[in-house]
Amino acid sequence: MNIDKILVATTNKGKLKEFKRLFSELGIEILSLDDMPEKITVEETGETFLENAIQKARTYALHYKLPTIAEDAGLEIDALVGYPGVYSARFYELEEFGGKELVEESKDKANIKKVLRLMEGVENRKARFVSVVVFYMPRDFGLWTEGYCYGEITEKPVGEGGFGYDPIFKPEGYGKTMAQMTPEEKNAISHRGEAVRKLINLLKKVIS
Ligand code: ITT
Repeated sequence: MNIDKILVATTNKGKLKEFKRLFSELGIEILSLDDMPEKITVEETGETFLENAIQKARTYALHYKLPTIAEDAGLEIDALVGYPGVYSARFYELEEFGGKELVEESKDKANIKKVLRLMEGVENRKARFVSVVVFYMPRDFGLWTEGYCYGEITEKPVGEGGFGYDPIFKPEGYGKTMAQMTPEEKNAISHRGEAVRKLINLLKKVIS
């Protein structure tokens, strides 16, 4: 099978940068939503990462008629019974867990503020990042993979790199947060890195 272009369908600039770097080894042209002629929006109404990732990949692939990769990812914190989970991108606006958090500088910062408020004085700080990546080829086939990164929630944000919850997530075995890592270091150990490497291995088997 011949695939010469793949659309990486994400509206998140931080994710897009990481995906582009991870897919560079595949030697296939990577398009982003900015290259598409018009914008569409996809609601994320699923209860699992996989449902949401399929919904995004399928909708974008059928609309733009391109082989498409989409991801649903998030942070699961043990002490918060797996939340923010599928609500990671908009945890700040949930009424649950002590009400909404005001967006002052950015949504990422509001999400972090809410998590740190809930984790104040909590001893069990274990958490993991989850990434579910779906590849959807219109009218042909689909693939999905997942990746995890285990670690703990810090007491305060540290570091300027990455995006989302990176400044408050310290991966297991590291003395620094994900926001203090270089893009290469993060991709080597991240949930997204693991899921994408698995997907690339599968794609290599079906692409000529
Ligand atoms: P798309 O759906 O358009 O891809 P999104 O930001 O809405 O963009 P998700 O629905 O997958 O993406 O939400 C994932 C959220 O989880 C994201 O906004 C971050 O807050 C958080 N997250 C995911 N991966 C992360 C990472 O590598 N580092 C830090 N936070 C991450």
